Amino acid sequence: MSVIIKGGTIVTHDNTFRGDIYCNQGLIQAVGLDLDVPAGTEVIDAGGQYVMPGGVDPHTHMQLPFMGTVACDDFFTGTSAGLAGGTTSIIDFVIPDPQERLLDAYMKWREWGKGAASDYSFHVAVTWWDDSVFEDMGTLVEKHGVNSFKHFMAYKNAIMATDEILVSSFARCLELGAIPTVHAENGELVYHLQNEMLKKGITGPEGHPHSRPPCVEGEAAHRAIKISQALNTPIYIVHVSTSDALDAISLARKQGHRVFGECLTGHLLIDDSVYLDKDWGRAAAHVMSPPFRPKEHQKALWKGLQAGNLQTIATDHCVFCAEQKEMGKDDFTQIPNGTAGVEDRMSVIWHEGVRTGKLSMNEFVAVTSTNAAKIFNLFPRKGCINVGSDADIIVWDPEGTRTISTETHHSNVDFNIFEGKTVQGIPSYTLSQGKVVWKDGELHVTKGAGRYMDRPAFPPVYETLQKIAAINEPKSVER
Ligand code: URQ
Ligand code: ZN
Ligand code: ZN
Repeated sequence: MSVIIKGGTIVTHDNTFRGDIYCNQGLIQAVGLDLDVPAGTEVIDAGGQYVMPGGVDPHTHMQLPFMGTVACDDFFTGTSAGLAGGTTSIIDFVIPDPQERLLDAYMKWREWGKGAASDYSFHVAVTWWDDSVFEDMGTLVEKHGVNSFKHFMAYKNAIMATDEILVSSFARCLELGAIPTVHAENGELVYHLQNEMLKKGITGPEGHPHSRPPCVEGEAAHRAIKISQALNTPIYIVHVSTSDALDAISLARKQGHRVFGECLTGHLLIDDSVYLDKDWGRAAAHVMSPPFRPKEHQKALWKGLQAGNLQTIATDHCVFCAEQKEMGKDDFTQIPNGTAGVEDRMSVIWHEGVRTGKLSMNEFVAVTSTNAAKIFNLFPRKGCINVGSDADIIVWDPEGTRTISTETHHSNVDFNIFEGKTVQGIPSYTLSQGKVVWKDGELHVTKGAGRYMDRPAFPPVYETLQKIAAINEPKSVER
């Protein structure tokens, strides 16, 4: 089907201009004024509105088996919620159990992903190490379009990556032209501090932030960055929540190291007072890792975005209903970690970022779409308005408002960390592969319409680095 979006102002990560966009066969076919389009082309009137690349959320966990249960949004409901909010692609995570072949886990997640309503891809987590992991990483890069491998430095006795695993896997990433990413919390410290809390009889959600103070994230971020510097790999730090980690990133970037930082919509707005809620359910609903932080960290994260030391805003959408959260009723360490956000991210960041002047419209596009597409090698297929790019486009009504609520959101979860928040700036249309999937407040999605996105490896830096290493090789001294 062919569509023309007329009369809008196109906003990309680096430009703002008046133009129309003609889409056909799932792609952007023409951008400009007075476009000549075939009879019967559907016309979308974007007058007085902005037209932007669809959001790319580089951090979600649909139907994740975790902490003895399964996240309650599957790939269809989760991506549908994303489309309702203007996010048209997600990068989710394959998380193998320790000793589970990475390829087996990948095939399992590929089956789950087939229900998606929008395009999706997978980071693959390295949760253990042996020769088969080394081998499977190669197969995943060379045959399955995986170019990013995740490492959880937290979650001891579960999926935690030790330094030995980090070093082996980062080195492998370099050989393959893949980027290592990390959940940066010192899992040993978390484990120790959790037990300290429990020993003191603190079993409620109020204990959660005390078991993961900012220094626990700062140490892990610093350590992961140093390992990447020693091995000459780039590194992407997910859900940066503290000034401690941000400082480590900023310093490394100042040193010219390829460090990328991601923050979450929730961590930009919500502080740790939520854990003091007298209602156990509401406090538990906010249990995620890293936890929500004291207010000064929110300010630091916004400054990190403005300074260009944080590149992306994601959601870490990983949702568990009240009944699931109650698994930790007597022990906060058993509360499944995770909160929602995939539907609300774009409007919340427009409302809190663009409308307040913290971010320009172009920066908004960069941090919600383009930068993630570039870092994970989906650009220019995604994250821009170019001829030949996928027709994943949002028509954005800057005057439109929405009050966020579980009553109206499209996620399966029965809690929303932004409950009751009225945001200004909402998508009036979302197009996915050139098809209108959201208009007039209604979803028009199809289960399984989403496609798995191959993400090619990065140019072979390895040879270059080998040459550099050879030059720098300590020379034996002729005596
Ligand atoms: O740690 C993560 O990113 C996953 C397990 C989601 N849960 C969370 O609390 N962030
Ligand atoms: Zn994480
Ligand atoms: Zn996550």
